[in-house]
Amino acid sequence: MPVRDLDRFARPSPDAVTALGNRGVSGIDGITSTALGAGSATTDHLTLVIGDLAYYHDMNGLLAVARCDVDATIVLLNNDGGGIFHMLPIESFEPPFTEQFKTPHGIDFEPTGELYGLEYTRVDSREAFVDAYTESVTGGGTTVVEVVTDAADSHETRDELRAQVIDDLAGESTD
Ligand SMILES: Cc1ncc(C[n+]2csc(CCOP(=O)(O)OP(=O)(O)O)c2C)c(N)n1
Repeated sequence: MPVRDLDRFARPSPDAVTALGNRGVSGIDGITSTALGAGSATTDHLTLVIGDLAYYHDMNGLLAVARCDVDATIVLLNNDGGGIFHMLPIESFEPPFTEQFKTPHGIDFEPTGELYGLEYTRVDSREAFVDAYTESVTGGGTTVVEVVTDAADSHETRDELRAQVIDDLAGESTD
């Protein structure tokens, strides 16, 4: 969902930001490797925003942090599984939704910091995120900023925002 959320909710900005999306052979494969490769080709700071299953799928790609000599901030949105599947009607059918679609794994990703020589920090509020993100971007090296979220809640919030926009537009058209 991160790239979909960027498309849907990011505000226009006068800042010169290059935003890249990646689709692997099957979809979520190779996102970390692609980001680190792209980041190594520029002196701009690299921010990789990635879901937990995608992070898990390409964990070996983290070796490129050292090999490609790239500084990055990796924002790991951990909702313990594939939040995207809440968009499908199968969401209402239990089983098989959780075990076969969402596939929660309960993995603690913190040891990937030690494994690949990265700073690792977990945040649980917007303020803590802004602080950790700012520190990572302004300092050197690579930091993983893990943000723990709830997939069902996020899905509900997206629906509420959509409904609100539809209401607002309907209001405008009758004004
Ligand atoms: C290699 C590969 N395996 C499986 C899939 C099917 N798939 C599409 S999205 C997704 C879940 C992604 O989960 P996550 O990265 O945690 O992001 P979220 O949906 O929570 O935002 C999966 C497994 C795929 N696209 N590519």
